Amino acid sequence: MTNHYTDIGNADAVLIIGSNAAEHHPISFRWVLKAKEKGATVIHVDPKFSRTSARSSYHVPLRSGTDIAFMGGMCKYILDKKLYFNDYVMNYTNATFLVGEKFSFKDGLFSGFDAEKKKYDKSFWAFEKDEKGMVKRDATLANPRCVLNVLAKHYERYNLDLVSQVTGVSKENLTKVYDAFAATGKPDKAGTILYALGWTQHTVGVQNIRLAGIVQLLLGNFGVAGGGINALRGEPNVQGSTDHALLYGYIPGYHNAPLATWKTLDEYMKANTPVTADPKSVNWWSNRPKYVTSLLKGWFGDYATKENDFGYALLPKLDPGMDCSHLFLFDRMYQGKIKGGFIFGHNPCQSFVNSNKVRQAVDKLDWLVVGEVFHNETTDNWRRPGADPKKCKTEVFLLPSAYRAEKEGTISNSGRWHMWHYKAIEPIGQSRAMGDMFVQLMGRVRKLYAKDAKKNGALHDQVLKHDIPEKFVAEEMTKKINGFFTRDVKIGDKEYKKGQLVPGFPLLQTDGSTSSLCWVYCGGYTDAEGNLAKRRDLTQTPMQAKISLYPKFSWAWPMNRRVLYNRASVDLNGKPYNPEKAVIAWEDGKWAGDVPDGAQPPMAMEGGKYPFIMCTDGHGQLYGPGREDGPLPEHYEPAETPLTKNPFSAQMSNPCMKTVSGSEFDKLCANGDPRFPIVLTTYCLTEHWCSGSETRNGPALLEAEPQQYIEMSPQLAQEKGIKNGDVVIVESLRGKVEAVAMVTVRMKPLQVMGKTQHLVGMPFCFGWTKPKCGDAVNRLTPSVGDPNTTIPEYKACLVNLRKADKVTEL
Ligand SMILES: Nc1nc2c(c(=O)[nH]1)N[C@H]1C(S)=C(S)[C@@H](COP(=O)(O)OP(=O)(O)OC[C@H]3O[C@@H](n4cnc5c(=O)[nH]c(N)nc54)[C@H](O)[C@@H]3O)O[C@H]1N2
Ligand SMILES: Nc1nc2c(c(=O)[nH]1)N[C@H]1C(S)=C(S)[C@@H](COP(=O)(O)OP(=O)(O)OC[C@H]3O[C@@H](n4cnc5c(=O)[nH]c(N)nc54)[C@H](O)[C@@H]3O)O[C@H]1N2
Ligand SMILES: [Mo]
Repeated sequence: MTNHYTDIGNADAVLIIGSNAAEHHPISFRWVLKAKEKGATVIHVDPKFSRTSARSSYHVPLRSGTDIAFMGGMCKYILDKKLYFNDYVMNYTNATFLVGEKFSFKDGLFSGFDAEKKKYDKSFWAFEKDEKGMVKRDATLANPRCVLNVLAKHYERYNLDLVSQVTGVSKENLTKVYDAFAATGKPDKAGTILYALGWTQHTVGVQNIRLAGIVQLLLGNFGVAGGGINALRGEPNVQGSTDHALLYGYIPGYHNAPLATWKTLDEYMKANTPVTADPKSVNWWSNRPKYVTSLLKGWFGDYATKENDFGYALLPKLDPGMDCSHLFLFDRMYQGKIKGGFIFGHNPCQSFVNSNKVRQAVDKLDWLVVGEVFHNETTDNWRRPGADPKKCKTEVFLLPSAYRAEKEGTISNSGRWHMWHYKAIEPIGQSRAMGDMFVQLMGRVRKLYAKDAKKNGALHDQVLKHDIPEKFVAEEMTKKINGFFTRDVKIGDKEYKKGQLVPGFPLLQTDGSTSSLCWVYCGGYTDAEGNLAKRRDLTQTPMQAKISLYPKFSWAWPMNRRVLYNRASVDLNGKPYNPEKAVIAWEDGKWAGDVPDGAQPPMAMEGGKYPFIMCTDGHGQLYGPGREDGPLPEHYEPAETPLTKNPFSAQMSNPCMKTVSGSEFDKLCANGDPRFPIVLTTYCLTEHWCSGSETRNGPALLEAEPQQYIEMSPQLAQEKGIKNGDVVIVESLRGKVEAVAMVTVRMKPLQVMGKTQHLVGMPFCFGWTKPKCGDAVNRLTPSVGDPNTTIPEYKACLVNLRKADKVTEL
């Protein structure tokens, strides 16, 4: 989240799109309701009516996978009617920047596309620069290559008629939403966008969010109270795990994972440290070398020296272009290329797309270690329905794991608040906390490796040089994450002693004098105040109280800043655009309120800086040339679509989407395949948790939601001769699932390109290990992913359904 939960209460309009916040993020929704009580319009755009829709001002159903058309239409509406916040757009975004002459867009494709590799050469999208390396600008906007003009031209096609035809949203509903949300383009109004999986789980997932960024920049909604883009996150600590590089392409703190082509630390830094010629740009990522060096120092301790590149050579390296995401990992496993591995706290045989394929992929392993609390579809894969345990070669080791209440440590919520989680009881039986297991496991592996350096080859140092404690102690780990001074140093006129905690990441160094296992958390544990994640202090200044900032409750990264980009909430002289809900203000030569995004004076003053400090050029990116699939979001149909033609262009689906093709399960429907005319979307339930392996073991929860079902409209049910409660067979090109029909007005047929389009929805929590529950909906979903993240398209694929002649599984 750019903002945080309590801040949602400050919004004048709340657009919930691709999220069922009331059911899956009830704490965030508490603040949505507070905003509504104060008069905010709450809009829910979602294929299905849910408890979120019920509590919103109105619900707008749309066809799954058409959000770019929907938001592109909003973008055009704002530009055509000049509803944008002019000063903000002109001063704080890249609206006036000139796009280079190599950029073009024709019939669904941007310039620089290599059709064979399905990849763009992004250099085609660069800005035009002068001889000093400064981006050229035209504040008069006369040049057609100004970003604002390029943007307007791109979304010219997104008129109400076409958007309505594609999304299935009526024109009345479109204008109702556009008017309500665009009304926040005034300086003293704020609108927030809350999204979650309805946006990310698509082959255009990242561009969905990019477009929200564009709309929020046009309306001047970043940095302000009640604004921003707010990703409501998933698993309890998914924010923390992402910060610590749960994704294969990163190392902790959002630095790219090293590639084999970056042979030295210097090469790594050069490739990953942005430079700008503009002195008014803070360009915060120019500090990356400090964070990466401190990370290496944290990993390798005394071994890491300047002479040995701080141990950089010991890091595993990816081949350029190598995709190690789940999609490709399970594909490699399916091909027999992976021998064994560890699965901890995850049930991929149930929760990952194309689970028929995943289950067979796991069969190919020689050995598998699962860290679990419960038996589930992954631990017990070898005895699943239809499989012969005698033929399964996989040796499975089940490590009983401690449960939530049995361990302590930090957890970061969606709003980046870092909070201590206390242990209630010691782990029971033989179960252990994961940190404990891994430290001991690695300790034993290291003992084995220490015996024979010759046999180990290159792995010897990789395994043995890490600075690993003998015992896992969460409190000590939190300190290591914050980081220490590794020797006595003097910075400015201040002296720091070896072993002292680093007070904040601005003090991290490139010379090895500091360590930190994740720079964004540096500052969260101090010598003076201790572990700030444990703070529960509700005091605040009157200014902070007006926007419920609570800066002393826990600690938020970065540097306890609660609202990111808050420098954009004030005008060029530091005066809040909305004095009633000021986030920061320049008073008596310094900033008051939240921790400002950069301590320098306001932009128009001497030494003033641009507000978007994480962007190389300091401006919010209406035009953003960094993504794999284009500098501007464009509507493409999902990988499987009921349409035979994309009405926006000749390019049917995302030209860069990730696909795999090795097996019979990797098939995708042809566009408009008459055998599978219905759009399926999938989701979580209030009563269950994710893959359901925990909650299916809770009798009360199972009683509340006992078995696999499919939500369908009365119209579809009638067409198919299905009654509420009938068992139906749902089929895709990849598999078959049985489910009980729930015939409900919560699902509506939509008018798409002049035809009636049916949508159905199914939860993904029911699996075979709990008898009479049914089995995974993911046996239907396809192996396709977003080109930037490879997140699979769980939210839109094609199916058909019929009444079951005979009930076999349920
Ligand atoms: N009780 C409970 N809470 C949970 C979870 C749980 O399982 N149970 N899971 C947690 C996890 S890991 C996560 S990631 C989050 C998930 O939180 P959410 O993202 O809220 O969950 P979903 O139900 O997957 O999807 C949200 C909504 O997206 C809609 N949707 C589907 N396709 C589209 C589309 O193309 N466009 C739009 N605009 N909307 C679409 C669905 O109808 C659904 O209402 O919740 C977390 N919280
Ligand atoms: N069709 C469809 N599929 C989806 C989604 C969707 O919307 N639609 N959503 C996707 C999303 S957002 C997510 S996050 C994934 C979730 O998918 P999974 O990661 O598979 O989800 P969980 O059910 O949370 O699985 C976690 C496992 O961890 C175990 N566990 C719980 N606590 C602990 C612990 O402290 N230690 C250990 N070792 N184990 C523990 C639980 O018993 C459970 O088996 O599913 C994805 N799959
Ligand atoms: Mo999730």
